Amino acid sequence: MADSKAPPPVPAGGGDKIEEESLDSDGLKVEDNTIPIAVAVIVGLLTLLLLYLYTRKRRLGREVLICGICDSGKTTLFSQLLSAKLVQTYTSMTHNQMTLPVENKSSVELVDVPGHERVRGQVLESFSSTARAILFVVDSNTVSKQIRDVAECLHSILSLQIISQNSPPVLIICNKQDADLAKGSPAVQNLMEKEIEKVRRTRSSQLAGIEGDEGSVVFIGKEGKAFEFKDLACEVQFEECSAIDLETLPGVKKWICEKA
Ligand SMILES: Nc1nc2c(ncn2[C@@H]2O[C@H](COP(=O)(O)OP(=O)(O)OP(=O)(O)O)[C@@H](O)[C@H]2O)c(=O)[nH]1
Ligand SMILES: [Mg+2]
Repeated sequence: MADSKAPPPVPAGGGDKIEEESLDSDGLKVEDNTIPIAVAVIVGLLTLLLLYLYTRKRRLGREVLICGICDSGKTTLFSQLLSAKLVQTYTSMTHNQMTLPVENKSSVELVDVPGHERVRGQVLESFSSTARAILFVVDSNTVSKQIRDVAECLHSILSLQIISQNSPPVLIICNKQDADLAKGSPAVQNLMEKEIEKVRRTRSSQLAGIEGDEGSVVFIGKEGKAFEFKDLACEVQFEECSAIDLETLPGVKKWICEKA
């Protein structure tokens, strides 16, 4: 008859130690799951991160908005980019939208947003949530005289909550470089940063007095320091060109392809 109190057979080669580590207080076998759990957590987090990046990119939509004040050259640029044709333009009172094919990528929807303040606001309302990128056109010849309007226009776009949240990249196009008094991009940037700083201060004090009005408008740049484009969440670049001259537009086309 077998002895019921006989100890269990001991495996060869230091089995004592293995048994000790894999048994819990009740004598049940416990497996060490630390590594599989860690791998599962890392895979889960990476999946969430990829999902976030994917949906964020999708939320940007396909629209490339051409913005700027009246007469800066938006419709001229729109026509040149789409059909390489110089057209006779008139003050736009409604937006133009056309599909622009992009090499090796999905096409984008080019939207010419009228400079007229009232129409501009309505069009921006429709497209701001899906803007993939923004071309902001400046007349480099008259920018000194019109700097307040130019700064207010760009500030009004960048401070929209949805634009600030999605942060589409911005190309500031210093247009009309063919004109004798045209300013170069460093001078345009300098003028714009100084004026946006003033606009920002005025807007902040106005907003402070109206409770709850901050809803769709946000502060742009860094608080407590002068406004600089490099402090924005979105990427901002400058490009010099003349919309009337197709040969000056490769930089703009390349930028659109990169951001498409
Ligand atoms: N010299 C010069 N003139 C330009 C250039 N680009 C546009 N223009 C002229 O500037 C004027 C206004 O151009 P538009 O393209 O109509 O301007 P816009 O920004 O669409 O203006 P709105 O529709 O009023 O918002 C037209 O007479 C264009 O021919 C340029 O690079 N150089
Ligand atoms: Mg126009």
